[in-house]
Amino acid sequence: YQGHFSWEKYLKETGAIAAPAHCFRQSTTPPVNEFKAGMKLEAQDPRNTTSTCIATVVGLTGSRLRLRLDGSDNKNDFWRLVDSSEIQPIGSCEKNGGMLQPPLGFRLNASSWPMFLLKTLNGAEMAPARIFHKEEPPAPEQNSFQVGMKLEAVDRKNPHFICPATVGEVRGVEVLVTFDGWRGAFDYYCRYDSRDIFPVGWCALTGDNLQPPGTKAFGVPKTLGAPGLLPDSSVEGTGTPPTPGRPPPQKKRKPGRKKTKLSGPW
Ligand code: MLY
Repeated sequence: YQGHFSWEKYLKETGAIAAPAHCFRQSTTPPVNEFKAGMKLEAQDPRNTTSTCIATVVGLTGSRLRLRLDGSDNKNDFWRLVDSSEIQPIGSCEKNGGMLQPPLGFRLNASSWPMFLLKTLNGAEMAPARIFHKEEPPAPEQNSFQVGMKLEAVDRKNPHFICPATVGEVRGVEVLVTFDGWRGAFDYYCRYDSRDIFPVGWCALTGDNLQPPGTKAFGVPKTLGAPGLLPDSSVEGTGTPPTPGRPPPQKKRKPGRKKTKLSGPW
């Protein structure tokens, strides 16, 4: 459900252009999602990427899966595109001579992992190999993003959200993703071939949920903004780039307001 947000109108209003599809490492026709809730598969543990774990599909959103590692808690769900190279059918790890690992933060004693594994797989519905996608789309040869271009991007602090965003900076292979209508707290740098960024229209095509832009006006000095009109205009987090080299202005978080955690309701 796209709400009332229309890219067409929005691009006109902002006089901005959408980053062309060839900038992205995404397939031009989004990958079909034939997974079902409850199916199990193998996934890299996002918190320990050398581990391959068992994951259960706990939700579907467009071309993405909401995954939960078996033996983990429900506070560490993560989202993957169905054509991600970080997911594979059960059996792949062993076939490649690897061993399935307990997730980081395994709820039980490590010694009970073999039995846990046996039980979690017993009678489980395993996602059939045919619904996986053979390969990720190839990375574009170079970073073709330009500052000001619009896109849709995963909010990495709230990864269930895909939101309207703008390229804030281009630096070698990196792009600064800034979220429209939100201040720097959610910004991040990523490689131009990141799987977390999508061309304008992606969510409409996949049926994923595109969030509307935030309500914060850009370029309006705080002191001039009518208090109350721009909700939360005094509350900001710190936008810290994952790459060194561009120290952003460090803003203090207002005490009393906790960092946004993954907690419902969405
Ligand atoms: N509950 C969060 C949601 C913030 C989402 C920001 N994204 C869309 C850029 C909060 O209000 O802080």
